[in-house]
Amino acid sequence: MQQSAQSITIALSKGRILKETLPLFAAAGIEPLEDVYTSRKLIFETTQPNVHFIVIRAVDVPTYVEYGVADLGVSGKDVLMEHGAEEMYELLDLNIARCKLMTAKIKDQVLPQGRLKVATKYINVAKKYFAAQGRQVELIKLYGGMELAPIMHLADAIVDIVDTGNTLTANGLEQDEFIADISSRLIASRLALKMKDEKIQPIVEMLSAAVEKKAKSA
Ligand code: PRT
Ligand code: MG
Repeated sequence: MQQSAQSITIALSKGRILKETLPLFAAAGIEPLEDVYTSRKLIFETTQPNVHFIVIRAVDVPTYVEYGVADLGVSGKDVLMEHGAEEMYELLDLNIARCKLMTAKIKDQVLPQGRLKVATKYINVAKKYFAAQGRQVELIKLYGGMELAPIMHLADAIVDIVDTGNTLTANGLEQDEFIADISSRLIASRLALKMKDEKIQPIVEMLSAAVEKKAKSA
């Protein structure tokens, strides 16, 4: 697909964020012409001829936006914090896929003094969090199933997403320290804001109205 000054490409995170993203865009008058859940495509035309969706893994969204290949993106704040937000701007809190970034540990366990072992997929976030507290940690990178790490004695604690807390409880863990409130954000590349602002602003306004309307009806 050729990027053009005429068109807007929006990178959407697959998975749980997508389910809440599509209704917001629909309320803003932008709907994919095909079913994104069943199609094998990665690029989708929408009801607005000059607006395209690309549907990709959540962790890849900031990369497409930062390089200006996608003009806009929808990304979890956790993903943005971990990626670092150079060359892009957060335009809107979409108030979807809300959860918390927390530390967690085995229930009722007292953490060892000294250097903690922490398993997480959020290495950069964890590094920053513990450094700010002057705590020595050894960080262990995992790609999923973080809850298993303390149980198997791979780590003393984890940094992970918590929503209801059911996953922690089911694995004999408990939340410990709060790191950040998370929700999904509309992001824009610096380039797009410079070159396509008059195309982007109406989309931001419509999405913003959709977010507000949803908050009122909740
Ligand atoms: O699956 P894949 O590796 O391709 O991508 P992904 O895991 O990044 O995508 P996906 O679809 O799981 O979406 C993740 C994004 O959704 C996160 O980056 C957050 O911004 C947001 N989000 C919101 C959540 C949750 N809520 C959530 N509960 N992401 C993950 N969880 C998981 C959490 O990791 C834990 O295993 O759900 C479990 C905890 O839920 P509770 O309710 O038991 O506490
Ligand atoms: Mg997942």
